[in-house]
Amino acid sequence: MALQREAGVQDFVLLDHVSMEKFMDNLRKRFQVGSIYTYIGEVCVSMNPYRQMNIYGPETIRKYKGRELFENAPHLFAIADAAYRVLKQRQQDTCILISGESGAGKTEASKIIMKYIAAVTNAQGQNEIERVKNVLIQSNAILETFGNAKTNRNDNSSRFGKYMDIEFDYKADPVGGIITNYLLEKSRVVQQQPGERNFHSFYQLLRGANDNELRQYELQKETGKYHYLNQGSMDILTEKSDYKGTCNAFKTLGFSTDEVQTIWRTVAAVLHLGNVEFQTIEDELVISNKQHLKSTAKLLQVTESELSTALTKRVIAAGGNVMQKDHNATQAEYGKDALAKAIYDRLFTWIISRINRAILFRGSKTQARFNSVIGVLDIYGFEIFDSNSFEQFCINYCNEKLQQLFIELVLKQEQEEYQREGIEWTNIDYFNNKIICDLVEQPHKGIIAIMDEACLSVGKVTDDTLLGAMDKNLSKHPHYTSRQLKPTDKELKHREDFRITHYAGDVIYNIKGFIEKNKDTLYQDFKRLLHNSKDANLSEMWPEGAQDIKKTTKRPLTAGTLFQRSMADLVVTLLKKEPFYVRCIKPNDIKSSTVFDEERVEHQVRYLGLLENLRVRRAGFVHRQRYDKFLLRYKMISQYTWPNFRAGSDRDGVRVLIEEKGFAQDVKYGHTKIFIRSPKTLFALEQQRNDMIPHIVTLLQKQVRGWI
Ligand code: AD9
Ligand code: MG
Repeated sequence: MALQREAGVQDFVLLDHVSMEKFMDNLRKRFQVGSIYTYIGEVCVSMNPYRQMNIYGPETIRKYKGRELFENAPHLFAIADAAYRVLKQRQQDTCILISGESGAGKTEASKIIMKYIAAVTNAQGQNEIERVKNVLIQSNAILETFGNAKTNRNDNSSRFGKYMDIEFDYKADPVGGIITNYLLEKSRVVQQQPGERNFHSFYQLLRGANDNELRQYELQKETGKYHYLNQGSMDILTEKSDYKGTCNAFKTLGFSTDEVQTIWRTVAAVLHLGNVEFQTIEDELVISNKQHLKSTAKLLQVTESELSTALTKRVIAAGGNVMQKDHNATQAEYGKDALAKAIYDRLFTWIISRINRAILFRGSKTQARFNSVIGVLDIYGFEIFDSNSFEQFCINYCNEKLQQLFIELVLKQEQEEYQREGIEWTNIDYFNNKIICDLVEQPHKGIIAIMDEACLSVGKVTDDTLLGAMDKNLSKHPHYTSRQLKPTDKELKHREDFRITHYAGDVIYNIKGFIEKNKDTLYQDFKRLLHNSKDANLSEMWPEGAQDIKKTTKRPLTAGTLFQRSMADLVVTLLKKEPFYVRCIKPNDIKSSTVFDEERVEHQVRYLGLLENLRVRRAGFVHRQRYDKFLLRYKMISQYTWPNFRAGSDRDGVRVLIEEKGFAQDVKYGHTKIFIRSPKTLFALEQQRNDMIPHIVTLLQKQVRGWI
């Protein structure tokens, strides 16, 4: 029995022919009746319902446990179960890659998958495993508090990338895990676009903490009082309960009171820091808003005078001498914002390291050798805003990389399977986005390399000169253009605009700020200041502050290069695992549970390459099944195989059944599996099976009652 009223086909391969129209018809029909999941073979297409669905309870979990994909209505649980079964039966690492644009439902999907895995494991109810599961689930609450924010696309948008490995022991119970985070969009700490908010943590603290706590942090309840909050939207989401939730999650994860104090104190310090103002009086730079300076220093546990000096002056070492140089107001403002961003960024990474400590596998090394993992990747989705900067550039590049992986693996997997099974195969045409990945990451020629060259060259390099260098090197690239190269292009409104034609659409970036964001420098004075904090946790976040000032240090890698490397590492990690895919789609841009915006959905279907995916799946074979399993499912439809086939191997049994039913032209026999080409055959087999079930049930009942 289906879970809900099903409409259309559950697997796109069952469409009578492949066209955008048919594909959209099916998606629409299913969305309208609340069937939000549909397969393309083993890929799960997930449509954001924008309403609570009653399909994730324990009853449903039981239904999917240990079942094949086709045995139930499409569901994320089925994908999670498939990944889990591969791990359990073959001790093979697997991963679930969730993609789709901002707001399409990736983070929700990742939580649903984790919930399922937690629910189906630990039959013996062992304490340590329960603890690990709890920590895994609760860690989401903390990550979202500190790493998510309201954007114009999504009220709970992930502003960092997250890859979580869940580690299982030889009994396939979760015994640990590790989270890797990718580039937090820290610029949000100091500035937000109209209608957007800062990270949830700030509002949670102000609106959720009690008066006593607020007094301790020297904060006032009103968000409007803080410069880092009052530029954007001050919408109230669900802060009050979330603050409690976050505090409880800290407890579950075993954070000490001391650590939790450091965290909230640091968040408060950032708010105060944002209100510190500079004034130039008679050529001297002074801090005008002393109260906030005082609070910041107190909360960071540094002295007020040291903080004041670090904000207004710079210590430089020249020829073995150490000197102080005054900042001008612009430099001081820049330094202050850079400090706020860095403090928050370090705090976020530190929190994740603490979570990792709580979920790290605690068994012995020898045991660990037998452990396997399921990786769950939930990364910020492709995004286009009115104004796009370095952050969107990184986020969209990350999505290009994942799309590239999808293209390579989905095709590679198919081809490999056909080869392994000795089946012939001809390639299908598809758009390969490698050309766009190259545009960004190619050594010496790509945008990241050009940016690095600009950032590392001596002398004054501006964003303008960077754009000039990009234009010079990339003018012939089909996926790149700029205002300078194409002055008549009306979409490129500003002198600083350039456009990348991404696989998911055109994005116009503004080069302003790219150099600074890529360099990502923080004055050494700040690092020293925070390293010397009396708060041991905070000091631990700033190890390099211990460095001797006179020592010349190597230039740190740029943000672009670091991000590129982390993406390359991620790809290596994912390639070692058997992948499962969830492709998320949003039905509209207005968060409505009823509107199916044809244009927006079609656009996503197109760029996610779902039609190509379907074509590949169908041009090959829509269905493949191991001989033993196939026989078990369909043996009741043939007199030669029911109740059992005894005249040879399972493969012989399948052949006899297929020939009797007249499907011989439509199948191929691999070494271990049967391959069925057309959906019609699969459909007919399923139909005949369904027709037989009532007879079989009656037969079995009679047997039980001893009539036969
Ligand atoms: V982003 O790239 O982090 O900006 P996501 O992660 O793709 O984005 P998210 O999972 O946060 O999107 O989903 C956005 C909102 O859609 C959620 O806050 C829910 O309100 C809504 N949503 C998504 N999936 C479901 C679901 N399965 N059931 C109910 C859902 N609501
Ligand atoms: Mg998300």
